Formats: sequence, structure tokens, C-alpha cells
Amino acid sequence: MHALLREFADVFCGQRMASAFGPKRDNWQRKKVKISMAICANALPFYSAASIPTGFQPEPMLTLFHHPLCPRSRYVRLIFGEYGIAARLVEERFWERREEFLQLNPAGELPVLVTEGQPPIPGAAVIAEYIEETHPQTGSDRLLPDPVGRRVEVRRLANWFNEKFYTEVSGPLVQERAFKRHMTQEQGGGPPDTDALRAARHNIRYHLAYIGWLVRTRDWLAGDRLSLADLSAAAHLSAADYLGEVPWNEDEATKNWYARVKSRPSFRAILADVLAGLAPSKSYADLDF
Ligand SMILES: N[C@@H](CCC(=O)N[C@@H](CS)C(=O)NCC(=O)O)C(=O)O
Repeated sequence: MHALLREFADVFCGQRMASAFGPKRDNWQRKKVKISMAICANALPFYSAASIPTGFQPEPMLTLFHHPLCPRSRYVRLIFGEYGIAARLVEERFWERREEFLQLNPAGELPVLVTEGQPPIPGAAVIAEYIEETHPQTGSDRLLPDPVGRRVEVRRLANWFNEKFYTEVSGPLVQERAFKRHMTQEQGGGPPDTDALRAARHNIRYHLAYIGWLVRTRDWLAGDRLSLADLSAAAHLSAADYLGEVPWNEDEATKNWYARVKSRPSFRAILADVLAGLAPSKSYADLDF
């Protein structure tokens, strides 16, 4: 078995064991722990087991370290949804800087994908490329088209939302309104920075207008088919929309484009997200918003 996967198993199964065997645990909890240990122990050698029929190539198990409101994690979840890729989701409070998480990604940032036989795959763009390389789809199913010129446009726009929109809009919104609520003062917690929120609310209007301009000239953001560009934009907007921070009436074309993306089956899991203590905006899961 790959050493990384073993380390991963030690970290997660081991950690659960250690905390559950604390002095205050009762018998039932101990029993539950034994069950989860058995699951860990049995699940990991699965791909090397001699009992697998010859020629059968099971998909390596994917684990995504994410946060439900992290826009870049949402982007990866949408890609999984579009390609029908099953992945185990592990919620990571990145601000706690858990040592085991820092071992996976020393940058301490989400998202991180862990899969057998590979080093941990950090960052939304790197994960998206990895999925494109390892899950080659054909024809119109591809989220990254074949022609080089079209790829450039898809990557440009995916990058626009993952970097520029994140820095100017979705990052400050989720940081100030969601993540900071759970952080201690040393971790950067405290009341929302009203200047940061004001700037994000101002900036979002320019981005909505830009999306509108793009989709008035094309069917989808980067051309005539849905691509990584649409998923990236929609992922970031969805996080802002959860917080009720998208002035949809600003641009009709943008709203119609988002309604199309939002109604795709790949979006369902994201629309079902509900964070403890922070309810989604009224129209968040509404397809006719
Ligand atoms: N390079 C990463 C950065 C992602 C990122 O900054 N994610 C946020 C959560 S959405 C994070 O982990 N922030 C950690 C921090 O600010 O320390 C990517 O492009 O995916």
C-alpha cells in the first residue's frame, strides 16, 4: 500500500481512536470506535486485495478536504458532480491549522484532494487539472475543451474567478461573515471588518456586469459549451449567494446564466448545504429565484 495512504489512515483512524478512548467514554462509544477502526483497517487494503477479479480497475478512493462555504472547494465539488466522481468529503476548519492537515498541505489552504498512489493534491486549479488528466471524457462532456485556443479562454476565466473574484468579492465575504465567527482572536476572529464587506459589495457589481457581457455574446462563459469557467464563476457566486450577497437584479443575463448552472444536477449537493448557526439566504436553493 502506498506510504501516503497509510499515513493518511494512521492520521484519521488513529486520531478518532485516541479521542474516543479518553477517560469519559462509555462502553457504547468504545464499541463505535472499534467499528470505525475495523472500517479503516478493512477499507485501506481494498485495492491491493487478491480477491479483486482480474481486469477490474476500481476507481481509487478520493477524499476532498474542504469547507462547505469555501468557494474554491465548491468549484471542485461541482467538477466532481459534472463528471459523476464520488468523493468522500472531510470538513476542515483550516484556521485551526491542524498538524495532520498541514502535513497534507503545508500552505494550510483548502481544498486538498487525497487519493491513493499520489501525493496530496493542493489547490482548486491543481485539482481541476488533475481531474482533467485522470478522467478523460470525450466529446461534449469535457469541461476543458480540446482546441488550445479555447482552453486558454476557459483557463483565463476559471482563474479570473478563483483568483480575482475570490480576492475582490467571495474571499472577503466568506472570511468576514462565516469563517471569522469560528476563529479565536489569535486565529484572526472577531467582528466582521465593515470596510472589507463594503468593498466586496461594491466590487461584485462589476463582476456581475462582466459575466452578463460574456453571456450576451456566448452561450456559456467561455464559449458554446459549459466549461470549468462556468463552474468556477458559479461556485464563487453560490458562496456569496448563500450569504444573500448577490444583487441579482443588477444584470438579467447574469441571472439567467446562473439559473441555468444552478439547475444542473451537479449543483444539488451544494444547494443542500446548511451551516450550523448561519442559515442560507431565502432564495439560495430556489431554482426560480
Ligand atoms: N491556492 C489555493 C488557495 C485557496 C484558499 O485560499 N482557500 C481558503 C479557503 S476558501 C483558505 O484555505 N484560506 C486559508 C487561509 O487564509 O489561511 C487555491 O487556489 O485553491
